[in-house]
Amino acid sequence: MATETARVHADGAGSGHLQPEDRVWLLREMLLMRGIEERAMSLYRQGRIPGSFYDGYGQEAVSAGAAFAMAPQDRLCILHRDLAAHLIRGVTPARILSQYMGRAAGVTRGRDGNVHFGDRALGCVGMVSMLPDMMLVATGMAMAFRLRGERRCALTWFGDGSTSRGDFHEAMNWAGVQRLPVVFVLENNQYAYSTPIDKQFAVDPVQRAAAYGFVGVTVDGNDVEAVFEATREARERAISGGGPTLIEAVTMRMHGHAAHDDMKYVPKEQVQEWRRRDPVERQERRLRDLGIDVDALREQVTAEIDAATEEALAGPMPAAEDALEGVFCTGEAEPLGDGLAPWSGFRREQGVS
Ligand SMILES: Cc1ncc(C[n+]2csc(CCOP(=O)(O)OP(=O)(O)O)c2C)c(N)n1
Ligand SMILES: [Mg+2]
Repeated sequence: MATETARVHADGAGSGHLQPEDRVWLLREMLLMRGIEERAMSLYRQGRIPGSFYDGYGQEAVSAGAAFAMAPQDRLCILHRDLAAHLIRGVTPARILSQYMGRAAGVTRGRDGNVHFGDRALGCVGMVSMLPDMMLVATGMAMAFRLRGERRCALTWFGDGSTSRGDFHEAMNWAGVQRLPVVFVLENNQYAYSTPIDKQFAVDPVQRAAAYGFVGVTVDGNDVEAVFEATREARERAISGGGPTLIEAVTMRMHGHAAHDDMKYVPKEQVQEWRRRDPVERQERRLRDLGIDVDALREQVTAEIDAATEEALAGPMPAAEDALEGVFCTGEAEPLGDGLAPWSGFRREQGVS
């Protein structure tokens, strides 16, 4: 039984698993995430994005590093601060901005905003809002992989707020008992809405992995290469029968819970302290040291986001008759054991063939 727990993961830069082009790609995806979310925030303020808007400013390394370590056949359960995961799996910036604006070209074709979406053809599962039910979804998928004898892995992200919920413990327990190929990435961003972590748990949450008999690892969540390396190892362990891993990525939510939240409850010094550890700037410094033209990359990303914004703004709203075609996800779903796509039950109920 695994006993290794609360291990602080080493910096991934020296691991040798990332080629220079991979390291550039990681920065590119983080820049895209930041740029798209900044653009979306301004579209939201202009009234072009309905509902609210959630972003992952300051947490880009957690979704980029973890998603990059996963193989195409793996499945990702993506949460509200993990835009880089969608990007890495191949969702285009124009599709994402269309999604936020409720346009027909969005991933859910206008059915939801910036939270519940996932293109299953790309291995992304749309978020279930009850937190942390995605842990149970990922655990269930891992169970299916096990039953079908497939060498695949499921990964889900979730926040510190989730660790006090019953579903967290149920998913961890079942994954541990069955030694399932699942990776749990805890985004410890210091707050669950306005509740700081010292009001949430009395132990370091990574220690909870030991209670369920598997490996727990703490990683600097603002170091994309360290997150990558910890996830790569966790995936290796998962697909070779070594069971689940809990990765606690320590980071900071640098913006409010959502666009409406000015986070007055967060001490300014705490934000300033974390600003010095900005994950994007950190990767930029690394690449500059390798002689890579980071400014050119930034310009290229901005041009890409400008073009995507124009494309998304020019796109139509969904047609009314499209309303019953699926719910939150798009993309070809692979058949489950009974040969039915996961949402075919819904479609039958709605009388859609
Ligand atoms: C069971 C449940 N209770 C409450 C909410 C409302 N809610 C949405 S996000 C959130 C805060 C979650 O904090 P955390 O898990 O730390 O994630 P973070 O937003 O910090 O990334 C809350 C309370 C919910 N979605 N599900
Ligand atoms: Mg949190």
